[in-house]
Amino acid sequence: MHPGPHRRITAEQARAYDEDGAFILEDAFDAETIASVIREIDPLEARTTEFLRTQKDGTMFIATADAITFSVHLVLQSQFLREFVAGPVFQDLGHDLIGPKVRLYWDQAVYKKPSPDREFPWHQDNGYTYIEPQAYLTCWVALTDADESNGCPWIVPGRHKDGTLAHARTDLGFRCLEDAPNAVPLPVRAGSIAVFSSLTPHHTGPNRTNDVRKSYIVQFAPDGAARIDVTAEGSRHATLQDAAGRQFEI
Ligand SMILES: O=C(O)CCC(=O)C(=O)O
Repeated sequence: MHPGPHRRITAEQARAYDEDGAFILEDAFDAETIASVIREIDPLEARTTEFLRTQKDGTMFIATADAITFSVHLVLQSQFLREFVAGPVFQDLGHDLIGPKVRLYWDQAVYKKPSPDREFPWHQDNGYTYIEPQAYLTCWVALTDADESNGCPWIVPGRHKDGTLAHARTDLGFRCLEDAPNAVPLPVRAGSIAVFSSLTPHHTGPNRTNDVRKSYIVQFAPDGAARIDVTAEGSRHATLQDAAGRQFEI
């Protein structure tokens, strides 16, 4: 529960986070800031796309050059993005939803290109890499307007309360739900953030427009969070998430 006092979110947003697993922080960034973020990310994403084109069918696991790209750990390559993710908006969200000592856990740009048949499967972020504590914070920053026509996020309200679900590997990504009758879309305007828990099942639909849908996903975890691996013999191994240069305190 996140009873406050809060620095950035309203009591209703705290309730939505706790009960539904998500809310939208509207207009968190102005157009000029978002234009600068895009200017910074576009050339890095172009390199990701170029690399994918060297792979068979332009594809590496969940990424395909002409459909969806994931450009990870951009803070290692950009001072501007390092400052962006450590700025007041995320400091406040970290304070309100995680606690006093917060680290960047992960950052990646996801560019969804025109691809009318390709969805990104239902998953929890903690279903990709298992972290403890299981509930950390995902901030899906819209760099372009995202709605049902171009692949905005959808969530299943309330399912974050069930912990980390089993995920099956598919060609498009890990999947924890086949379908979700109670799902709701989260349209996000450029500059706004879909804020959700790492335990909130979410997916994004196809991009049926002619333009690239751009997002920058930044995730925050409490200091001390660790990746848990279990060996074939069943022993648990914890790796602290404090990688030099990218998992810094904000
Ligand atoms: O932005 C997208 O289209 C899907 C990305 C996503 O859900 C994720 O990286 O967890």
